[in-house]
Amino acid sequence: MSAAPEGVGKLLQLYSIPYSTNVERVMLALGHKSLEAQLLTVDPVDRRDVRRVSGQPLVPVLVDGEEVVVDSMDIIRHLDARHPDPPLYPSAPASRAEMLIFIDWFDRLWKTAPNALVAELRLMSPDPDRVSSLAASMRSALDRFEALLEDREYLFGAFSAADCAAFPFLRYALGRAEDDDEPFHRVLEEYQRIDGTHPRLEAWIARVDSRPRGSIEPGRGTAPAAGPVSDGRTRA
Ligand SMILES: N[C@@H](CCC(=O)N[C@@H](CS)C(=O)NCC(=O)O)C(=O)O
Repeated sequence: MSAAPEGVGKLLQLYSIPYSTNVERVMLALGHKSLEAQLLTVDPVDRRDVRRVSGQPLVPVLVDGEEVVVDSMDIIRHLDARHPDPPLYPSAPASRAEMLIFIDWFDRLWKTAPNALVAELRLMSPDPDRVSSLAASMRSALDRFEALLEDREYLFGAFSAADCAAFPFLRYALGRAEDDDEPFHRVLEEYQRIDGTHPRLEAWIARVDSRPRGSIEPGRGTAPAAGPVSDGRTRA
């Protein structure tokens, strides 16, 4: 029997803020791999603990033994390398590259429209043409997701890192929690309403939502584990 990689077996710690989309990416990955982590939920306006541990303010941050990993998709790649079974990325190089390109598109391009909408709508007089062009960009992306899901249960066939990457943002197409007041999430809800227009996407949201998020044991954070976020900053 081969020895476990260094650090494997120690309790993972995941720094979070309430309703964080990027943290939910990691929680889906943990659930897929039946991994347990301690969730450390911090106050969104007090990032001291996160900075102390990782040297930067954003969540998620994963502490895995001696290793501290930042950025949701880097964390998922780290988990996949440490705990390869069941996988989250294809092993064939071409399929893996396709998935990495999709995730890169999602993070670098898809995310720009909702973030730009939040910024525009915060202005005293938002430019209606800019708002409608950003809204159109979000709507056409919904059509792409609908097409990707033809004859597939998940975005790339089997459940994968691509579903972890997209789901926490696309789920808002079916609404948001009442106390989730984050402006970015309001935009995701408002500009992605599907109301029966994208049945495969709707079914996929329900399918991914029913997946495990891992056995997450709440840890000591500096804030309550849930509640509205109201510091007005953009989270994406
Ligand atoms: N690229 C990073 C983005 C992390 C990020 O933007 N996290 C949000 C929470 S979802 C955050 O901490 N935002 C800081 C803030 O709003 O001040 C990732 O994928 O983890």
